[in-house]
Amino acid sequence: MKMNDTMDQKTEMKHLGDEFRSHSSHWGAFRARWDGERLQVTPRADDPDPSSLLQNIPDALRHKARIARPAIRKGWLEGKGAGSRRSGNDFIEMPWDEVLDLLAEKLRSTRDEHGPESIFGGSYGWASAGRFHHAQSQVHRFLNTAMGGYVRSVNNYSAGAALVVLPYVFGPYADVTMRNVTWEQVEAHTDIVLAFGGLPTKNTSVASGGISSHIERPSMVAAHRQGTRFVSVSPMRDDMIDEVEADWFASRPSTDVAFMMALAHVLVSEGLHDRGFLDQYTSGYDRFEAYLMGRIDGVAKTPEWAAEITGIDANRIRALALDLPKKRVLIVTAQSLQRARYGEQPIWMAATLAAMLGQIGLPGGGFNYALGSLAHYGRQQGSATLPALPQGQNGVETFIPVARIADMLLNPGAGYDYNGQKLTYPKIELIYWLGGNPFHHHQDINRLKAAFDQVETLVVHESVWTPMARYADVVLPATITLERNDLACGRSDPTMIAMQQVAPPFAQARDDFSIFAALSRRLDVEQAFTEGRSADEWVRHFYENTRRQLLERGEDAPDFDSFWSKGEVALPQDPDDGGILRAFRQDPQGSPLPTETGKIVVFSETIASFGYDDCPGHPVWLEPTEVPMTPDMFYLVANQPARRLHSQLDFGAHSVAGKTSQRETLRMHPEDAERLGVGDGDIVKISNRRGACLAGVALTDAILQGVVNLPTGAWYDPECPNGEAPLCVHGNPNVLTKDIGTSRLSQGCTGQITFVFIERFDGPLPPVRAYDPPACLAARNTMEGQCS
Ligand code: PGD
Repeated sequence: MKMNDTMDQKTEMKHLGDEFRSHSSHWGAFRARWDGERLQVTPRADDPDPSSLLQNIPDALRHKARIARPAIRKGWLEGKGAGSRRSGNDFIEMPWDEVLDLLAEKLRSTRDEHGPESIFGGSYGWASAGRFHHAQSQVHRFLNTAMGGYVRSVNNYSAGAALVVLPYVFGPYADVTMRNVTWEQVEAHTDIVLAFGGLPTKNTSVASGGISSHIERPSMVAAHRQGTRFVSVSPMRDDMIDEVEADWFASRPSTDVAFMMALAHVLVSEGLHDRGFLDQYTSGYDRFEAYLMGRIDGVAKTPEWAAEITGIDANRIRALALDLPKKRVLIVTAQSLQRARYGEQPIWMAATLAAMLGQIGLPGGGFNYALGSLAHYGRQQGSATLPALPQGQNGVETFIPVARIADMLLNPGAGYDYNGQKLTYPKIELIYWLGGNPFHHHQDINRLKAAFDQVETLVVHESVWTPMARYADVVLPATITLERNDLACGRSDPTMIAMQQVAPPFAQARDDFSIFAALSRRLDVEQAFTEGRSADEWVRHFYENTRRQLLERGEDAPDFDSFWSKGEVALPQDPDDGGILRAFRQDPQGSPLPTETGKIVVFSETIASFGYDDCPGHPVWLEPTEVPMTPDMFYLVANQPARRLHSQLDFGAHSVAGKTSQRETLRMHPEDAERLGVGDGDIVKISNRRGACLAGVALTDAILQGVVNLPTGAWYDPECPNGEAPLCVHGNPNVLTKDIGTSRLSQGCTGQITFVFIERFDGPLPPVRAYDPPACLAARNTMEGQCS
């Protein structure tokens, strides 16, 4: 298929359906064909282990959850402001022009009366693959161009603590996570992979921006066949694939630091730590060792000490420690470990343990943060600069660490700590959100609702009626990627994929760029926003920039039309050279690390100078602040789901097939279930002082007793939306999690672990309405979905 810049969409639609088209998603490249009724999806032929998440796509195009037309909350239209969000989902659909006029006027008056510092455009979320129609890039460019800027957010929900602490220890996050140990190195060199949090392939099937080939499972299996030993420390056995026959240490959640310290203690006690490496390549180790051995606080961090905390037998910990020296050991920590209170500590301690083993910088050895957490880690990096939408200049300096949004909205003017700085929360009048679902990603949803209620105007572009769209005042229907042209390529992917339009837009949906172009026109900045290009012209422009780069380097680069008809083009990659850690090991003076001492930092004078008791100057074991109120409370692990990406396409066939009586499935050990009088398939109520939800039970011995697992992503579905802390009948664990930062250093999200009560739910089952459009619009949307 050839893409024509000036092509009239309707003309082109006549031809859609003839053929399979190339496309991509965060969970893999694929080909798709829409015949007007049915969407067929088939994985990219060269992908050795395609993701099962592709099975969610066929339902996406014309699902009843799609947003058909622009809608405005009645209360907002009547000028009742924020309070009206609590009084129901009374939306009024309006023609595009009227809504855009109203919104442009609101944007103008907010900017003029309160300044751009009153607008929150931090708008976090994974959105969807595609370099041009990247939702956050679009909203940031628009707010910079039309409003003079916005309050932004820094860091992310995935790696909030790691993004801040790793630069102190090693240097830039990207260098130690993405350009470090590759799967090829693991296959060729690694004797032991010691994985805290395992290497769950449900997570490695996903890469931000898309992935053309899933290599993780085949690499792990090949390494295992060649003798690599896999060790998994996690409350859940299936955080590691069965094929690698891993040794499972079923530790209690959030106790990894104690486990690592016990390993370190054995190394020192037995004189097995690599003193030469520590002296040459690290700084501040002796202060940490004094703490480790109990010379500072009187507590030696022995295997017996750790056994009490982790629940793992001391002899097993000792035996593991004695196995590590003199072997090529790779230590990895899953992202989930640091998505918890004091999340910096497991990262810093794992780095310290790896330094004590002296393997950092060797092929297949040392420490690689989050290898096994995402598909774009553990690969060679691309050497081409990838196309990205220019953002313009943000005239506002104020920012928040991304997970502090509710704190900001509830406490304008209040001061707080972040990474050595004293910051102040701004007063926000208007929030502009696209490409994310805070009712999925943020902790303590009831608190989040109270926070959103402080804001005058909440604008959302969405393709589906997510809980965030339902809570907005102005809802603008967005296309999904299958309804527009784009390009997909990730930093570590050797292939750029043409994302070809497969189907016409649903009902009145428009792409985010067109919406912003129309608003820009009303705000007299259209030329500055569009630079005179249509969306398809931007896609071509993006490709041409990459092509020029490739040609200048003497690489093969077909013209746009050839690329488009083939559906993909190869991108060059950097050599697998181990990045800054290998260079540092080979030449510590010539290639020092960009840290405070030029070495691996075990004690940081800088962090110590901040005086944070929740993140002192070296790795420490900090007693948890949230503890079970009674012994019959459970640890709840609220991790990434296996059947969808976050909350995306929660209504897809693969996601829905994993539910129990339409609710999210809670995994529980059979002995815990017996104690509670609960059986497989029963519905339970999960609660704590923050909220409550329902879930269906699945029994498994793959989980430690006393721990239950309710993945994230079920769309929030309150039984009585206007109540104070309504029951979520669908099973969203973020009604239970705590909204507190990892520490004053990084202020990351702590959604991974919380404590809950569980009881069997014997009452009449409330219906799940999560995917129904707001009642006032439901009937019309279904009709429109059928006829478009
Ligand atoms: P998604 O479900 O991916 O979740 O949180 P995030 O908000 O990223 O939301 C993306 C939304 O963007 C979807 O609703 C989708 O429809 C919309 N979208 C996609 N494409 C477009 C587009 O082109 N235009 C527009 N306008 N919209 C679009 C994820 C976050 O959750 C992350 S990354 C992590 S790691 C965290 N993990 C946890 C956790 O482990 N435990 C808990 N308890 N909580 C977490 N929250 C975090």
